[in-house]
Amino acid sequence: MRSRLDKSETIFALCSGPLPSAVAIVRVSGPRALTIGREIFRSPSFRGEFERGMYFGSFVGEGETPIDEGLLLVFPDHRSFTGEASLEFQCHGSPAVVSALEKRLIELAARPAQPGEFSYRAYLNEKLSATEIENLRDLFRAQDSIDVANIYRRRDGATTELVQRLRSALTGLLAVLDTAIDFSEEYAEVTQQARGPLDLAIRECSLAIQRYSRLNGSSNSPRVALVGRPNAGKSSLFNAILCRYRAIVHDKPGTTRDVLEEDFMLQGRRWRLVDTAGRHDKATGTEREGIELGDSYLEGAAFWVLVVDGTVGLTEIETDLLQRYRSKPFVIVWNKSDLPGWTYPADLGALPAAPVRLSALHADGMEAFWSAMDALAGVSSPSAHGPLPTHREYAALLEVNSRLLSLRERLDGDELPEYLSEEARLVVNLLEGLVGEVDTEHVLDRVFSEFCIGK
Ligand SMILES: Nc1nc2c(ncn2[C@@H]2O[C@H](COP(=O)(O)OP(=O)(O)OP(=O)(O)O)[C@@H](O)[C@H]2O)c(=O)[nH]1
Ligand SMILES: [Mg+2]
Repeated sequence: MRSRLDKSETIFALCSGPLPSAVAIVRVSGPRALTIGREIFRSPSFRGEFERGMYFGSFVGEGETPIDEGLLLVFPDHRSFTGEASLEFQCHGSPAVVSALEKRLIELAARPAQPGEFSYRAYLNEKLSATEIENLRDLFRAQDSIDVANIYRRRDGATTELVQRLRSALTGLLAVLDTAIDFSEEYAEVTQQARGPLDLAIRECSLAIQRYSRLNGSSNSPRVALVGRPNAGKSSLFNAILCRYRAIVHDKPGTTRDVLEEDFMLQGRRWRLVDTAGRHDKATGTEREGIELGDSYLEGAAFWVLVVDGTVGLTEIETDLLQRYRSKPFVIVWNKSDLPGWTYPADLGALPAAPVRLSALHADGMEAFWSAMDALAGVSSPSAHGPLPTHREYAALLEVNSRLLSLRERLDGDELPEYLSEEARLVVNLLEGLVGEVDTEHVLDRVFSEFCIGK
């Protein structure tokens, strides 16, 4: 498709969001931009020649029919995003206004832009490098501030550092394997030593892969499950966290039957909050099914919140939950602190962690609750910050990772160190390729397949 794009044509696109909106921005770029500006823009003070800057006035169609009033941003020369003469019409975000303006632009021989075409021109005019385009593409996919920080850290060579670390782990592995070739009788001991650097490389590699998958929506946000007995106040806490009435709250135990999920932010990251059905021993039928469903979510959660009714205290249900899921990080909430019958546990030693005092109903104690959540989020997602590969690097890392995993299997399978060492050298070569030149054609194909119109 790119071969059919002609830089001598002038292109336009609505580059602000869906209409109606407060303001709409229509971008124009190409050799006819300034002529088009003169045809459409009217202002008593405008002398007919544009300089770089912002103008206020009216926009008109054929025969001076009014289109709208607004601002016109003019970039008369190469000092623009695309590196060509460009305009930005800022008008009211009315579908009728924007469609009249677009009609006029077509009459004046501009054509609608293809997705990513402005960025493509920026690349052709050497305003953006292929790497900067990759970063731009990922910036639009960023889900939270950590992704944004990781994208900007690429400029500081975060991936190059990752590759260096992987390479040095593999050099360590090669040294061990080469020793094994020379002293074959000590093979078992040597393979034991080789496992350390290999595991380290696999871990670094998979974390980088996970970061990329997450940015690209192929992995879900980590989950936090609210768990406890019926009526403990899980749904009330669910609503307090989301700051809206999302889950039904009722004084009848067994109100929540299904699993409810909503996204929320914690430490700049998107998480998924899960409300589950209250657990008790005598559940049957759909209630039993609801509890089992909740169990499967709890199994998959990054951490969980045990909601205890502080007017009742710990029962066998909570003790059993704490026993079963103690290896997963959790926070205990001692709910309903506003009620007269509420008592904070006297013997904290009997509990695995000090509970947070809370009234979910009045959202009282939420500050302490959020700090407990922050602490858990910190330990539950240590992988969030770190080198974020580009698409090209990701593809190479997938290959590196799968070879490393098979190398580990072969190491356990007592294969001859000569073969293993050959494979390890191959992985080192793959890593070399990772820090090499960017495949520009590949990057540009992505601009056209994934960028939005107007970018
Ligand atoms: N006074 C007081 N009442 C609360 C508090 N939290 C929840 N409740 C009440 O306790 C009852 C049960 O609350 P829910 O949030 O529905 O409890 P749940 O744990 O989701 O219950 P199930 O869905 O049955 O498992 C409701 O009447 C709530 O208003 C609280 O902090 N203080
Ligand atoms: Mg509920």
